[in-house]
Amino acid sequence: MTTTQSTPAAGAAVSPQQSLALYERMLLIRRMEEKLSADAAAGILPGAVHLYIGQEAVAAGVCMQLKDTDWITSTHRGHGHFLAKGGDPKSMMAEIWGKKTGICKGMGGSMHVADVTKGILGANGIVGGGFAIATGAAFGSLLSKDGRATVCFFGDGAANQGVFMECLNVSSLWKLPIVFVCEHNHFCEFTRAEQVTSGDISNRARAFGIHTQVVDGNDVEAVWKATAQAVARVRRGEGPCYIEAETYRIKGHMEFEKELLAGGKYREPEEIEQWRAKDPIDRYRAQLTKSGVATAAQLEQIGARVGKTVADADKFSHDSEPADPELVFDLMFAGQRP
Ligand SMILES: Cc1ncc(C[n+]2csc(CCOP(=O)(O)OP(=O)(O)O)c2C)c(N)n1
Repeated sequence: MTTTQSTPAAGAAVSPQQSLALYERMLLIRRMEEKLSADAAAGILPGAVHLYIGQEAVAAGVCMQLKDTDWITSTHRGHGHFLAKGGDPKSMMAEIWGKKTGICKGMGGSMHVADVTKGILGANGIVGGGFAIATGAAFGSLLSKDGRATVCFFGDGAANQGVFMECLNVSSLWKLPIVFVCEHNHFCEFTRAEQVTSGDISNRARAFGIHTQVVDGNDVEAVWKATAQAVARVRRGEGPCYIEAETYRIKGHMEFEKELLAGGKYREPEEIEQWRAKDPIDRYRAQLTKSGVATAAQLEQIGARVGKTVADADKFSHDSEPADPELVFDLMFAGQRP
C-alpha cells in the first residue's frame, strides 16, 4: 500500500447517538479481547487466539452500517467481526472456552465463531476461506432478490490467494451485491506485507472495474462513511465495491507469539508504539470529548457497561459445562459413526 486517502462522506454525518454506538462497539471488542489475552497469559485459555486489538475501527465502522439480515464472512482474527455484527458476547466467550453453551456448542472455538441468525457466516481458519463463501452468499442474494448486502473481511495476506481474483472477477461480471473489505494491517503472520505482496492490493480490485476506496482504518468514522457509500451502491445493484482499510495489528499474530519466535523478532517495539499513538479507541475518545459530542462522564458510563458485559460473559462461560465431544459425530458426520 503506498497511499492512504480518505473518501468523502457518502451522505449524512455521524449523529451523536451513532458516535456513541460506534465507540461502545469498539470498546466491547477491545475489553473482551483484553480478557482473553489475560487468560491466555495466565495459561488457562484453551486453544489459540488471534487478537484484533488495534483494528476495532474496521469491524465497528463496517458492521454498524449493516442490518442483521446482511451477511459477513470473517477470518481467523474474527472476534471483532462477530461482536461488531451483533454476535452475543456470552456465547462467543463460551465458544472460545469450549463450552456447551458456545455459539457453535463449543465445537468450533475462536476461529469458527458463527451465527447465521445475525448474518455471521463464520470466522475461518483457512486464510482466504471467506472469499468464495461471501461470493456465493452474494450470488444467492442476486438470484433471490432478497436485498441483502454481503461483506467479505480479509487480510492483506489473504489477498495473495488465487481465489481472491476469481471472486473479484465473477462479482464484477455478475454485479454481485458484495463489499470486499481488506484489513491491511501490514503483516502476514511474521512477514511484512511488502515482502510477499507486490503493488497496491486496491489495484487488483480496480483492474476488475470494481469501485474502490482506500481509507484510514484507525478512523472509525472514515470507515463508517466509506461503508455507507459502498453498501448503498451494492443495494442499488451497481455491483461490488472494495474498501481497503489501513490499520495495524498491535498484538502478536497470535498469543504465545513470543514463545513461538523463541527470541526472534520481525518488527521493532518503536513501530508498535508509533501505532499505539494512533489507537482507534483512544483517538475517538479524544475526538468525541473535544468536539463536545460526549462528556468524559458519558464515556465512563459506557466503559462501565462494557466492563459488566465482559464480566457477565466470563461468568457465563465459566459456569457452563464443557462441550460434549460426542456431538462431533452429529455436527460433522451427520450422525454416522466410524
Ligand atoms: C490456506 C492457509 N494458508 C496458510 C495459513 C497459515 N496462516 C494463518 S494466518 C496467516 C496470515 C494471514 O495474514 P492476513 O490475511 O494478512 O491476516 P492477518 O493475520 O494479518 O489478520 C497464515 C499464513 C492458513 N491458516 N491457511
